[in-house]
Amino acid sequence: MKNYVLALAIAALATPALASGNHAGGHGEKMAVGDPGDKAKVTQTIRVTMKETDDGKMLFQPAVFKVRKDQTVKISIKNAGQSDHEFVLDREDKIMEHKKVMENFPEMEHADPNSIRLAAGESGEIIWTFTTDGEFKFACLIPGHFEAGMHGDVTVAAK
Ligand SMILES: [Cu+2]
Repeated sequence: MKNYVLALAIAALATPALASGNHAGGHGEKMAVGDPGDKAKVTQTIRVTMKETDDGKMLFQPAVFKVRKDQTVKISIKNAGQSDHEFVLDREDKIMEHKKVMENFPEMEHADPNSIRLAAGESGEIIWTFTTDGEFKFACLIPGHFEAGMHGDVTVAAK
């Protein structure tokens, strides 16, 4: 009986967030990289293409961009490749944490405003307000894609 109760307690504690397909820790928490932006405040559009290359790499073009603190940007993303790709914007440590979760749950759906997953040929956008200056990252966290080259850098310059 004692063991049975203990097993139930462990089951109750075991990662309900992961089991339901959500990301550990990301929800409701204010993100260092900024906030979903207001379309009316967009001052710049950044076009990013995701694709594979003939020599087996996967990449973002451009893989580097620069914005200013408090700027609202439209990131217009096109998947010009042959497979699904995603664009996840975050602080580097959050990207790496999220990458690990994706390795365990590769089909996990994203409902986060800082990310978008696109099938081959699809386009989408993220409207984002960068509230903190510093260095941030974007990446595709589908297993193997980061290693194939799908990551980039965003510099948010202080005003
Ligand atoms: Cu990808």
